[in-house]
Amino acid sequence: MTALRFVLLFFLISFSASAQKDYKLWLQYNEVNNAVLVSEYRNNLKGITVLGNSETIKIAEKELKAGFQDMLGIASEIKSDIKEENTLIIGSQSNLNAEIKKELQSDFGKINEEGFIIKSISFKNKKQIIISGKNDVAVLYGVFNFLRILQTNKSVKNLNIADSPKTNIRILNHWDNLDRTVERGYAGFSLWNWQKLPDFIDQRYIDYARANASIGINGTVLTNVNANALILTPQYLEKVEALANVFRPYGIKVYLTARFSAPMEIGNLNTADPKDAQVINWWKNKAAEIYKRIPDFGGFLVKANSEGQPGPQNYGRDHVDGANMLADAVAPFGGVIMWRAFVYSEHDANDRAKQAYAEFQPYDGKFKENVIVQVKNGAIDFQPREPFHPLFGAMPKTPLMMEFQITQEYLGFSTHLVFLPKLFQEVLESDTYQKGKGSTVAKVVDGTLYQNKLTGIAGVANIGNDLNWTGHPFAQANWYGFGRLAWNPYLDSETIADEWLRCTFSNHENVIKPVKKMMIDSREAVVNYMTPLGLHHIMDTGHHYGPGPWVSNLSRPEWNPTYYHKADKNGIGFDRSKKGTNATAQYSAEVEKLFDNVETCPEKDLLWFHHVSWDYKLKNGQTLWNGLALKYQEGVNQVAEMQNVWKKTEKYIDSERFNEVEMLLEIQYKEAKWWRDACLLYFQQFSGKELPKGVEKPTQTLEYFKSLKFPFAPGNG
Ligand code: GCW
Repeated sequence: MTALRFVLLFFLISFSASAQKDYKLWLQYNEVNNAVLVSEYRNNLKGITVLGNSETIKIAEKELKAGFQDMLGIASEIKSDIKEENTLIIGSQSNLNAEIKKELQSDFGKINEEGFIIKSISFKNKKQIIISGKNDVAVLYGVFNFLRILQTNKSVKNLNIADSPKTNIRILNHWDNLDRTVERGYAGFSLWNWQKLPDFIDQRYIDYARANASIGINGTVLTNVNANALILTPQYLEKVEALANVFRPYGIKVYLTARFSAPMEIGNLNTADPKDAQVINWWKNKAAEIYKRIPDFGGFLVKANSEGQPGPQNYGRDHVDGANMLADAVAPFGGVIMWRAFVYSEHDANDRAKQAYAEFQPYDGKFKENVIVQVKNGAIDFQPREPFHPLFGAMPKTPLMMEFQITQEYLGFSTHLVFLPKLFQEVLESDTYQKGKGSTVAKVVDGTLYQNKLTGIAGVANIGNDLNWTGHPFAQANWYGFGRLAWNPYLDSETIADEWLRCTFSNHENVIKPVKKMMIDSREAVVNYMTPLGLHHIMDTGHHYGPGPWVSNLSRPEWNPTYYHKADKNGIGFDRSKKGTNATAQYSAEVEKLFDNVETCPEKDLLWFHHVSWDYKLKNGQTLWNGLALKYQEGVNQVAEMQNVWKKTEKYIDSERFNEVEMLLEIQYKEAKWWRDACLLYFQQFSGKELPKGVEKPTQTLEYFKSLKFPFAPGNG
């Protein structure tokens, strides 16, 4: 071989190995290189006994073998019955022999249908590790959790874990269109290749299901909430069925978005009125048709009478009429309706932040049992920071599910490194005070505050057909973290970052410590350089890429950034206190009091709730203008620090991912400066004040920033 060919070959091999790392997400199964641990693992895992033979159990077995092979270099022998000591036994409750079942009796009492047990036991005087649950999917969850113990280099001695998901519906919402574009998607095109389905099963469907199962996600809405009725035609349902068949052994149910006008568009009816007998019948038949193909079909997600989508109001009916009609159609089959509360109207002059509450709160207790109302984390729209949505805790008789956005529509697309579990945690931990202190959003969502049976968390997916799934290697952590929090909304985001880093990159402390801190701080960094102190919705129009605080010419007032910041000579901010729109009154008395008073309102939410003067004194003694400018600068500095941290990890990270992140951080740094300069130059027109010491001078003019156009920014339809 000539030297050149050799070099080329070497390059190709190392390139593909690296690219595979990107693709493998948090399931790297890196070789364990701590000798003490390796010998502990090997001593405890001398074989695997697999009880049961479902497809799911076979997947679990395959996963274990792959994990042991890659992490420990052992080709595990599969045993059919337990004779040796120190093996791993996996199997669901009904497949366990009577003695083990008895031994685990109290553990089974602790878990729900989807929960798992991982336990060191002594069986016939022999030490074993057992992974079990009430069904095979639960066993699969246990297996992935067990593998995570190895991936994170923890001991497998004396294991005693019984863990169950705290919510029923842990679901991704794909805003994927049938032409494979993804609304607000920044990681390529949709994974679903409708053209080639149902006959062509892309390996990615399987890998997608596996990744989701590994973090406990159990549902996926395949289609955009801005829905196309065609998905409900036989031609497409056959394709949906093929995907459902792939996902089923991984415990993942398929759901679809239901376009409210479908009976007219594909059913030849001349109305979609939810009280019309023909319409009611059409949906009943449609549900029956779907369930015939997909017996475990999850149900429908509906965006109705919101941003131009059709809905019951087109016929003088309301959300309850619409949701309940669909609920009746899927109820015989055990389906659910996830009805979104993301509504605001151009005909309503009220503060947009108040509209969803105003419309939905009075419906409390009126929805059918199998309806769950899906509420975004904040009252506006997935901003870098929003106070929790006032509907949480305010509808005691209605199950509410959380909607988070994993895709970074307003947080730098797939270019900026932002660790979202930190944001999710902040929302989940917020105290609604609806039933006194400790009535957190998490307790609303997991149903414990009001004893709701139906519970769920949805995440708008950040997944596309990019090689690394999510565009930014660190955006994988947001998919991962979403799944972990959907399983347990009380998890700490630091724990999640720690796990993810170990599983994805390295267990080396020189990576874990600094990079974990970088991830945790990244969320505040983006708030600082985009929308500090409670500012919101000041991004540019349509594509939402980059700053546009000057935009004021859009037809609907509440689409304009100027509507939200209200900057003028007197100051800046949206007065939602009693003196203003009184949005604070939508919260419980304690929270209302806190937010309503400018002195007690947390500074991070200041301009969300108050219009304050440029000279207003912040807690640190700075004037508002200086404090705002310094926050913008701090955000930029934080990104510079992220770059420093990342540089130091070079020798621990494969070169491809290292380089990708390095380049992306460079863009993030540039764009953080762009946000800072554009926003400060714009607001300076009103404050009329100099930039304080420590804030870098802009190198471009406001006119320059205003002139920037991005006609082909991704995700914008
Ligand atoms: O934030 C807005 C997005 C729309 C989206 C809408 C929604 C799917 O800009 O693209 O539409 O929210 O959540 O329905």
